[in-house]
Amino acid sequence: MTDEAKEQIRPVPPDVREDLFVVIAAFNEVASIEPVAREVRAMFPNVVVVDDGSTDGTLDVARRSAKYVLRHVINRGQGAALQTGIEFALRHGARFILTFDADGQHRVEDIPAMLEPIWRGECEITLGSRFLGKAVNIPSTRRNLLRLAVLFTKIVNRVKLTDAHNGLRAFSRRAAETIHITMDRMAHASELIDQIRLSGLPFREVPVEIRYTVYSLAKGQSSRGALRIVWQYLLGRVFQ
Ligand SMILES: Nc1nc2c(ncn2[C@@H]2O[C@H](COP(=O)(O)OP(=O)(O)OP(=O)(O)O)[C@@H](O)[C@H]2O)c(=O)[nH]1
Ligand SMILES: [Mg+2]
Repeated sequence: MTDEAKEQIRPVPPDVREDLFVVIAAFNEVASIEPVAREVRAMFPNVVVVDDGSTDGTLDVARRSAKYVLRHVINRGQGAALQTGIEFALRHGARFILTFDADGQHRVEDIPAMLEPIWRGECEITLGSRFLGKAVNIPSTRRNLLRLAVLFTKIVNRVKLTDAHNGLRAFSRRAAETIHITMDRMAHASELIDQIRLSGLPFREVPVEIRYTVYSLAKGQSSRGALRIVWQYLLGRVFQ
């Protein structure tokens, strides 16, 4: 992080910093988990990596860089990994919980702005929005898919958002206790939005920057993956 970037970051009260748990779900992220976890930890000590049954050595590398490392013995999906991390954080007394991707797409500098409306008591949940902020190097197919996801959220979840599937989210303790992710894989993002609406918990979108690097693009979701997410969500709604 440059000195200029550091100066622009909003201050975080020390008690908020100490009582924040940052949950990073990681599946086969051996190349990125160490720098990501270290960078977060330099600002926020309670970093929880949930290794989601990786087979590439993510676990060992995470143990070098995160304060807490949890492991699923089999790959269960991002939704399940986040729920595991959130429950761990609650058990350890977290007052604030933030989810952060392991693939280097998020910026640590965005965390203070995600937390501020919550610690000021203005809302219970914040959702990062790359379309209020920046989506650096986003391919047009990905942009269009995400626009469709926004439309889907408006029609099916009946919530108006500008960005529906952003992994950067923050919760108050009360919100984290209320919300319970049951959709193990990527459809949890839509499930979460349903739960926010049903719970009536106040939320806000916060502009953030998402970086599409060669690495994250190679690992991220495909167009077919998007269809699978819709299918998993619909199945989850029918059988829940
Ligand atoms: N794909 C995938 N990611 C997982 C899983 N479990 C945990 N994760 C983590 O979830 C985070 C987000 O995964 P991505 O596949 O990049 O999803 P995304 O960021 O919503 O999609 P893109 O915008 O395409 O990058 C990463 O930190 C992954 O390591 C899993 O089973 N599959
Ligand atoms: Mg990603």
